[in-house]
Amino acid sequence: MEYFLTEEQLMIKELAARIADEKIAPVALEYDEKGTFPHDIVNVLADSDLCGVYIPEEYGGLGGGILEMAIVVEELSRACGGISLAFAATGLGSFPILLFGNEEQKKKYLPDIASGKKLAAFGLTEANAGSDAAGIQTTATKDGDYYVLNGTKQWITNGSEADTFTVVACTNRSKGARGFTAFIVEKGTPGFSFGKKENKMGIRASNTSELVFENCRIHKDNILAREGMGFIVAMKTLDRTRPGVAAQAVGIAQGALNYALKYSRERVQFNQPISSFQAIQHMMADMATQIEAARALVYQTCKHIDGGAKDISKESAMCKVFASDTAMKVTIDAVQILGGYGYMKEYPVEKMMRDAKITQIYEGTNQIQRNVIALELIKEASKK
Ligand code: COS
Repeated sequence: MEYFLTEEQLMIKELAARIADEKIAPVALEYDEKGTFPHDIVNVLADSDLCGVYIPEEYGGLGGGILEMAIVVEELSRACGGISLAFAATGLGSFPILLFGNEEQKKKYLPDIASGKKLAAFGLTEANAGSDAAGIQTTATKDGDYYVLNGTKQWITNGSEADTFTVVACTNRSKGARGFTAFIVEKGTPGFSFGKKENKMGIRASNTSELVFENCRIHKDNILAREGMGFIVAMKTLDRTRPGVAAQAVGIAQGALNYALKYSRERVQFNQPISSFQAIQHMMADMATQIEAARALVYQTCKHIDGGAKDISKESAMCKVFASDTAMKVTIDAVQILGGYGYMKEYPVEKMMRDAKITQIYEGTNQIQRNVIALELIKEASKK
């Protein structure tokens, strides 16, 4: 399908695709098995200048937007939905700075992220604050020019591999959603350490860790926006990064279809390739149609956001829901097409199925996304 990408966007897509095919695909199963972090691939991404595709040129990036970020995530995820997260989760950690950072903060933190020298992470989730993001227990208590952070963030992607963190903490419980504040926290700050590293079902090459704050003093200059804006910082960030999860889902699904198609042309049963059976053909036709529909929604949503649209929560949630549900269905069907082989770890589709599952869960479960979509629909209807 022709998506009328610019020449630069096509170049970015081709470069990311080449890295996916030549560097990531050959090592994806090994990283999955060992559950180790892909430092070598991060170095390749840094050398290729892809790390800053969504960061403005004045801070060392290529000056693109959400669409460029999604294109890279999609292509890398085609080869490995876990390895691609080193890049994608850095986007999630960087967007609060891009959206709400002042000039000094942007100059200080974005160039190293754009060059790939540093990775970023986003610290919102806690043991008792998942879907209910306002349930955060981590506190930030004002003490002169500093805020003292105490608490634990859970399931943080890039957790113990990142250098730059955006962390949301409660500064005034009585103010409800206006009682949270977002801080930039640097690795190595006294009182900030890493806790448990998770052992996950999928995206195993991605690092998921706890962030532990014990009387960690953060200067007020590291507040994003201003005190009390933390919940809004988080929500507006997620509105812009959920299309990235959707792009990850599209990439995983495309990788699964590609493999199932190749396999179906090689696998002979009843004296013919299984691709000649209509039952298999119809499955693959549905997989391809759903993937293309998901990609169209993701790209269009990204263009909508990059074009400066203000109310984007509904569209962002829609593409996350649709693409991640598609990825789950497509990867399950890919395993089915490979039959017994699909269930074996020697073949990549079972890993793709495990990787796809998280896209329905993180950056807001698909149930929360449907709540967001429905509330926006009702809000729009009530304005008419
Ligand atoms: N953009 C801007 N402001 C937003 C917003 C958005 N997308 N969503 C909510 N807000 C504002 C609301 O307008 C409200 O502001 P006021 O206090 O001025 O009225 C405030 O934030 C509180 O909103 P709301 O009452 O809707 O908050 P809830 O506690 O009900 O939670 C959901 C809303 C469920 C949408 C939120 O908790 C959520 O997104 N949860 C999922 C979290 C998530 O994605 N976690 C994954 C972490 S990253 S892997």
